[in-house]
Amino acid sequence: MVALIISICTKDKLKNKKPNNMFQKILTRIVIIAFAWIVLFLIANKAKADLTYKTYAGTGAYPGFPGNGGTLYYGTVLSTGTVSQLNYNWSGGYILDSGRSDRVIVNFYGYITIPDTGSQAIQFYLYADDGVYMKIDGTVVINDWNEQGGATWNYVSTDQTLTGGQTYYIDAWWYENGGGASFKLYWDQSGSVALVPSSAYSTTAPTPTSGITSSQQTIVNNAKAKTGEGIYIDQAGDNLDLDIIQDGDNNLIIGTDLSTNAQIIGDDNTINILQENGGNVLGLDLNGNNNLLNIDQNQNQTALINIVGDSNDVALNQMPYLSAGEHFADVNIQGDSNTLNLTQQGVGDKILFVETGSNNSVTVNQKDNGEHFLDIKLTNNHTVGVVQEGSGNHSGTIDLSGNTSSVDLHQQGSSNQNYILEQQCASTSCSTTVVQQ
Ligand SMILES: [Ca+2]
Ligand SMILES: [Ca+2]
Repeated sequence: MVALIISICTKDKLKNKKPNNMFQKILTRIVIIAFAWIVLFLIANKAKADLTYKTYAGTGAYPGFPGNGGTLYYGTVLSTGTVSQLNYNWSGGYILDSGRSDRVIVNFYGYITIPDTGSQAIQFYLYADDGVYMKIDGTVVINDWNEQGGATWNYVSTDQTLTGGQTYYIDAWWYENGGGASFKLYWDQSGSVALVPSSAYSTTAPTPTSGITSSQQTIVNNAKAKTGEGIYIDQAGDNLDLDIIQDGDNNLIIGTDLSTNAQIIGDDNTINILQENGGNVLGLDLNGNNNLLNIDQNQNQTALINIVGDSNDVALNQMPYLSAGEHFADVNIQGDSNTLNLTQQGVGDKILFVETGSNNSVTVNQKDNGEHFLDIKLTNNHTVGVVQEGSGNHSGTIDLSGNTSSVDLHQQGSSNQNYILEQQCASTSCSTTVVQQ
C-alpha cells in the first residue's frame, strides 16, 4: 500500500511539468507499469473461497496415494487449479482439466472454516465414484478408498467435534478407475444434510480478526436495553462512604432517569457495591477524584461505568462466586492516574470495553471457559496487563495512541486466540509483550 501511494504522488507531480521531456515520459510509463503490477499482485494474493486441486494419472483400482502414507505411482502433476465446491458428477467425461476420464487421482486441499460459534458435532456425507480419503487437521474423517458407483450415501462419517469460527486444514484424495466418476461432499452442520458451501472453503488460512461476534453483540444489546425496579442514585459530596447490597435476581442500579447512569459527584468517596444472584445491571457515573470503587456482581452481569476524574481506584469483579453466566462491562474513564482491576470469570461469554485517559494502570483478567472479547483504547503513559484464559475463543484489541506505554498480553488455554495491537509510539519507551500458549 505504501508503494501504491508513492506511485500515485509521483505521477501527479509529473503531469504538472513540461511534457516534452523524454526522461519524464519514460519515468511516467515505468510508474504506470509498476502501479499495474502492484494491483495485479494484490488481486492474485487475495484468498479465494476455493480449494486447490492437483490431478495425477492413476493406476486403476485402489491406487497408492500419499494421504494414508503411500506413494503415487505417477507423481507428475497433470493439471492444477481451484474449485469452489466439491460437487462433481463427471459421468464418463474428463476429470477437471486432467485430460483423462479413467485412472485419475485428484488431491483437493485448503482450509475449511466452520460457520456459527461454539463446539459442534458435524457428520460428513459422501457421494463418490470411486474412492475418497479425507482428513481435517490430520484426523481421518472419510476412509472410503473403494471401487464403487456414486450413491446416497457411499459413506457417513462419525461425529467430528469442530468449533464454529475456527479454520481447519482439509486434505481430500479421490480416485477414479473406470466408468462413471463423481465426488460430492455434504455435511449436517446446520441440522440437515447439505453440500458443504463454497463459503466454508479457502485456499489460504483467513486472516484472524479480533472483532466482536454477532452473538456477543446480541448479549450487549440485550443488557443495555434492561429496565425495571432498582436503586436510583444521585449523590453529591466528598468523603462519603456508600455501601450497597442488592440480593435476588435482576438487580438494577441506575440514575434517577433510566436514560442516564447513577450519578456520584465528589472526591475521596468509598463506594462498595455488591449485586447478588443473576441478571444484574449496574449503570454508574462517577465524577470526581481519589474515589475508591469496589464492585462485585454475581451472574449475567452488565456494568456500564463512566468516570470523569483523576486518581480513582476501580476494582470490578464479575462472577466472584464462580457460577455460570455471561458478563458485559464497558468502562470509560476520562482522567489521569486511575487504577483499574477488572476481572470477569466463571463459565460464560465475557465482553469488555475499556477507554481511558493518561497515566492509567489497567489490569484485566478474563478467565474460565467461554468466548472472551476485549477492546481497550488508551492514550498516553499506560501500563496494561491482560490475561485471557480458558478454552473458549479469545479476541483482544488494544489500541495505544501515545507514548511510554507498556502492554503485557497473555492468551492461553484456547486453540483460537486472536489479537490486534495498534501502537503509535514516537519514543523508545513503549514496550509490548505478547504470549500465546
Ligand atoms: Ca471414467
Ligand atoms: Ca468409476
